[in-house]
Amino acid sequence: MKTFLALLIAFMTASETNSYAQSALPNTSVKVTGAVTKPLTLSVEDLSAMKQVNVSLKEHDGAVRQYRGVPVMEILQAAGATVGKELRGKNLGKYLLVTCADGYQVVFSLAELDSSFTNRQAALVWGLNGKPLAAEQGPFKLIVPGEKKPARSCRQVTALSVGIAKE
Ligand SMILES: Nc1nc2c(c(=O)[nH]1)N[C@H]1C(S)=C(S)[C@@H](COP(=O)(O)O)O[C@H]1N2
Ligand SMILES: [Mo]
Repeated sequence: MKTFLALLIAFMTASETNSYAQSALPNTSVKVTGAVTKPLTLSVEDLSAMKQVNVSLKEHDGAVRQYRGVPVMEILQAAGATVGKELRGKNLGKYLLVTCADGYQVVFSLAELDSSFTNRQAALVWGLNGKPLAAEQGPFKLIVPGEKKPARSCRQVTALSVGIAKE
């Protein structure tokens, strides 16, 4: 009986891992490109090794959910974008364009994401309550705390691109 139970648990664990791998198929990483010195392709493993914060979002269904993820600013810093002390003068004309699997796109000024300007830090998350995000939400979601609606919190994020606004 013990052996049977052990086998059953092993089988269930294996099939869970497998279904996660399948749900993560559309994009297993997020690209960081544009006006950065070190373009990156970040996997869940890469993000797990970076600084983590808690971020909560009041979602469309009215529920407030708390996620854990990496501040976008940390990602921008790792990619060599101008953050912190470097975010002044002409660099304040820079923006981050977030692109999702369905083509949805959202823009932030770099200053909106920087801890030297704001305490409301946007974060890239990949799990909720210790589980991977549902396929229609993930594998990667951008959470923007403290806004009146969740419209800039992006599902199925595929790319973060730094641009320079010009007139
Ligand atoms: N990829 C993607 N993210 C998106 C959207 C979208 O169309 N595509 N819509 C936004 C809007 S307008 C809202 S209100 C919320 C809705 O989130 P939900 O569908 O997860 O409740 O997602 C935001 N993020
Ligand atoms: Mo919306």
